Amino acid sequence: MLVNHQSWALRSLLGLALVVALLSDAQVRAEDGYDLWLRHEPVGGAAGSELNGITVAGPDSFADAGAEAMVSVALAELRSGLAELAGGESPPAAPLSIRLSCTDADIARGGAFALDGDSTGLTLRAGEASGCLYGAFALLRLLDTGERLTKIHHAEAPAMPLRLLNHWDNPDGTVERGYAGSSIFDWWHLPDHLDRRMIDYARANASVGINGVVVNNVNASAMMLEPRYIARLARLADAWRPYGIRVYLTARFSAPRDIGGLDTADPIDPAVARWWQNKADEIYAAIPDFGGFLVKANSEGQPGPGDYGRTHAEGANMLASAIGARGTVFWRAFVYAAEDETDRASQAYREFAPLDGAFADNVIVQVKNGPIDFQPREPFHPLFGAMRHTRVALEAQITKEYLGFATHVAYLAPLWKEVLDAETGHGGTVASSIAPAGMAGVANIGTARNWSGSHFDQANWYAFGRLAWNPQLSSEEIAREWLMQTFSRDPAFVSDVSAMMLNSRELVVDYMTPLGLAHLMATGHHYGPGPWVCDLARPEWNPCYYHRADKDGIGFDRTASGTDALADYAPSVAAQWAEPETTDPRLLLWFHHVPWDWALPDGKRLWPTLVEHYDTGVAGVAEMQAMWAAQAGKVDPRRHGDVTDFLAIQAKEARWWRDASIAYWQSLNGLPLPAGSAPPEHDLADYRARDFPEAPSD
Ligand code: GCV
Repeated sequence: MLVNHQSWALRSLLGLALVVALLSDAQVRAEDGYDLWLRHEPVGGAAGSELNGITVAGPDSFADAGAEAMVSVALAELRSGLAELAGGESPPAAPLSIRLSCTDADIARGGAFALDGDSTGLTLRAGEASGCLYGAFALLRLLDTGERLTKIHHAEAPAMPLRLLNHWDNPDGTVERGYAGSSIFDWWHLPDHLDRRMIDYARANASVGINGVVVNNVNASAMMLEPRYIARLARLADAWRPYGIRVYLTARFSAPRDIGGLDTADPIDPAVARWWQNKADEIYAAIPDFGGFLVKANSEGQPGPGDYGRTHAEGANMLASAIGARGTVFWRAFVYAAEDETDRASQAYREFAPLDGAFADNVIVQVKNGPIDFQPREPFHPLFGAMRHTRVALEAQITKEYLGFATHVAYLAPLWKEVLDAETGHGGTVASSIAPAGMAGVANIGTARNWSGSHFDQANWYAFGRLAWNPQLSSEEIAREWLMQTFSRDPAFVSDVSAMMLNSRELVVDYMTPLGLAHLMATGHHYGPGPWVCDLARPEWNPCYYHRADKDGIGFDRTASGTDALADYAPSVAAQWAEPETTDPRLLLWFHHVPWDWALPDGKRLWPTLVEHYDTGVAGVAEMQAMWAAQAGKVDPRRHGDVTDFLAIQAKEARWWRDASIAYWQSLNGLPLPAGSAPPEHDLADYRARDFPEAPSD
């Protein structure tokens, strides 16, 4: 019996061990992406041991309650993050300490910080509370990515003051161009109930330095300016203030008419100006640090000053005066009009460049990265650097309207870097031209459990914040640190998967719009190829407007013999793209119309090269699938499986893009495929007949 008792005890023990193992296994495996890059996996070994029992001490006094709340967040993040990183290692004999000093006169204000480790621990110094907040997150990031606390010597300062997310969220919970579920903003229950997600969202933003959020769509409803929404917004502002985030609203320009009872929204009408002044005062009474307004005016049917014969500057300045020194008006330069014969790529430049110097000091002109619309590849927008007397911000699209929605892996840092690093020809890069203003990113965030609709799209949210903080960072650095925090520190994993990420956007270009082609997506939802669409009412909504292909050639002549949009660039830049022979082939068909047998600099002809790009794109996705399959076991099964499924969809859709595009070009040029290149799986009629009324976010 004794033996039996012993074996029972042993079995129970083994059973318990199994349960514990299963439980901890379940914990490890319970990853669903919600924790983003803020997971803080134990670092193990001596590095983990020195974090154990560490004390974190904040300052004794604060400039004000706001600073105290912000430093409390920094301390709480450090304490919980360090405990997670320490894991179960035994503490050192003499525990280390972290000391925060958040009013150090030697450190600039505005978020800068310095971290200095020594044998007793580390000192975090900042010029003000926000620097302690950003320094705390940076310290956790450094530890997460393998630095030893006592060896850290690191200082940072943000490169630009305003780093905003723009949500295209509607008050009814839908999200324009959103692929991650519904809006995270629960206006229905606000202000009485604040969802926990609002705090987790603020943490994520603060961790990458995002310091402002426009909560509503640029295709705006004036309702968002009504008192009941201001009360709701105030609750969000209160919740986000300790995370350094200011709230902004998109202002519908016709609001004085829509909800104000006036019969005009003419910006020079004193009653209109008074209405906005009162509205701004009402908002600031509820939200003293309200960031300001974002405006989409006279574009795609939105109202604006042009409705009354006034300029964008007149409209923007009227709002700027209502806000005064309290905040900023972001005025979008994404304007084009159907009735304007000018090349769409030129319309914003021609409308805004002459207004340089006419905008009030607290107006920022917000310019999309390229002159058309967030395509897989565009040259940088010619307004960057050209408006020397106006603050200009860069607008990037984090949500992937034109790059495979949330399904395709397309890491966007290389796309943004291409623009940020571009020399404008006006003395400096795009990054330096926007440094006095900032960057706005159209959010890819929704109610999806993993926030972004796919695990890899979290990297784009992360990369946007990191680049707005420091555009000098390389795409690779950002990918590596994101992977280490989000998935695994395994060096082979980080090296393989970062290589995949770095190549991923170029593959999308290859299978969708190679060699400078653009805007060939299907109508409305932009899901899948539609290069054959030529008959929509507005010329610039047709893919045919952009590719201009016929039996003889393809491409958009934007040189002096065409629309001359090239002249919008500084002469040194325009010179690079003036001749098709010397234009970077990646932008060839953006600037030039050439025959199908055009010889590229490497001597190859255009048509086989185009096909080769499509094939490269499709083959590259297959390689991504194989590479990811080989990571099984290094990543928790759930997230591994999610990515595997999405890569399979991407492979299917890449093939669809390639086949449909080739079938269409062949219907025009009648050329055979190069040897070894597979014919399209279906005929053109099949691709043309495909219809996707259920595609998300039209
Ligand atoms: C919010 C493109 C998109 C629209 C978007 C617009 C803009 O046209 O398709 O959904 O509208 O850009 O940036 O204003």
